[in-house]
Amino acid sequence: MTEKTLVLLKPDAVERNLIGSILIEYERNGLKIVEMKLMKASPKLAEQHYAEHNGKPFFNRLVAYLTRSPLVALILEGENAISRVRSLNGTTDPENSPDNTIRALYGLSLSENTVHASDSKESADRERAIWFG
Ligand code: FUP
Repeated sequence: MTEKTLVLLKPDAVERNLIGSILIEYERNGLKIVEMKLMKASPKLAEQHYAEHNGKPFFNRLVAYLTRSPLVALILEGENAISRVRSLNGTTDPENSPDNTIRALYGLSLSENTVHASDSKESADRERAIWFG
């Protein structure tokens, strides 16, 4: 099934000039970039994006991180794109992410893990609307 998923190359990726290195992983795996923009997220946007984590101890730090400098928001399209991009990204904590996943290669820490991707069809629909209207 062809799907679309929302990906963020988060501020630590842009700060360290990793946009190209990360995009090549998706493109090499046959995923198509169908929308993309470099932007600084507002606190409101970051709070909407991470609404499920509102109230958790790390929420304020998460919003501060996502809004501290520009990020790249993009939509990738492809066969089973949602689960495939999650696999390419790896686990939330880069420490235990499988070899050669983007978070294992580039992630700094649990809180600065370089990339985001939607985790389900529902999240993908919601997040695409948040970032691309
Ligand atoms: P993921 O779907 O892999 O992005 O992970 P989650 O939705 O569980 O978490 C969202 C973001 O919150 C992660 F990118 C990292 C951050 N986080 C923390 O900073 N501390 C935690 O204890 C859990 C998550």
